[in-house]
Amino acid sequence: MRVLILGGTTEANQLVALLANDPRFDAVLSYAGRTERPTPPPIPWRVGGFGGVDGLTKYLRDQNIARVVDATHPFAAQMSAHAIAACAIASVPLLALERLPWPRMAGDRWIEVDDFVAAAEALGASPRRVFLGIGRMQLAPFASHPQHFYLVRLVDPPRAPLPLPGAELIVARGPFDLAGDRVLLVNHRIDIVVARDAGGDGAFAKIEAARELGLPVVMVRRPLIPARDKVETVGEVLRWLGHDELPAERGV
Ligand code: 3Y8
Ligand code: NAP
Repeated sequence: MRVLILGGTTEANQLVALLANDPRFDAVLSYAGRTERPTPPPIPWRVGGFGGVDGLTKYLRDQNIARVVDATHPFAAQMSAHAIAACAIASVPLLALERLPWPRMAGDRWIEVDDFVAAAEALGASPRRVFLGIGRMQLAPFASHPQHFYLVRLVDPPRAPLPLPGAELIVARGPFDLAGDRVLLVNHRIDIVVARDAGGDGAFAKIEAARELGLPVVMVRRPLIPARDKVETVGEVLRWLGHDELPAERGV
């Protein structure tokens, strides 16, 4: 069974590792091509946009894809919306592997906002020491608030000057751990953290470290994604893939 996995997350990599050894599945992992050296998976893979809904629809048909698993990040809303549209047009079943939002725990000091502009404003007027654990693509709104010190973590060294000239950079690829992120916040005397509500484990360390240190977290809420079938665990995806009757000609 030809399966397209829209990846770029820890959960996608876990799913791919389980499918790699199962001869019933001929899966391909897809990356957007955001990072310089995406992790090579143990199955065939492709990198780069499909070319909108039409491009993805054409890919599904040309590649005889029988199922699509959307295991992208909760903020990859455009990819998810394109998958919903293209799978409907091409009549290919789609399932999203969507991790739960992080639960709010006692001791959390979260300031929830709808977008990155609001996140930048939530820092307030008086100068702060801010950890931006939000990657590269949403830094522009913070440039309007130059009174703060920014510590920015990126996957790759920037290829062009960042919109935050005074920022201090850390180049690191997650998943991150509590000890490391706690040291990071303490050593840079950070007094507020900005994060996406990414869910999952790979980005959680800074949230847990902030709670332990009693630091506030400006938490950007997830964008809305149109309705689609979704599950929260890799196991549920495997059941969804395995339950379907394989086409007769494959039954022998
Ligand atoms: C290209 C694939 C694995 C998967 C690792 C997860 C965990 C570590 C935490 C912080 C937060 C951030 C960022 C983050 C995390 C995992 C997972 C996750 C956050 C890679 C990857 C790709 C990307 C794209 C990248 C974005 C950026 C976001 C950095 C690979 C490593 C901030 C999201 O430079 C850029 O253009 C980076 C862009 C989209 C968000 C942004 O706006 O900058 N992810 N991250 C995927 C593709 O091309 O399709 O390179 O191997 C995957 C992972 N990033 O176990 O190996 O599953 O979430 N990724 C956020 O949460 O806000 C870092 O620093 O604390
Ligand atoms: P996005 O804004 O939803 O997508 C923008 C465009 O990038 C899509 O329309 C599509 O181009 C292309 N694209 C996105 N994901 C793709 C994939 N897996 N395979 C092929 N093309 C893809 O996505 P994003 O937020 O930039 O995220 C890009 C990638 O990074 C995704 O794989 C996502 O899982 C991963 N990631 C994102 C975040 C985050 O915070 N956004 C965090 C961790 C990992 P076309 O329209 O041309 O097809």
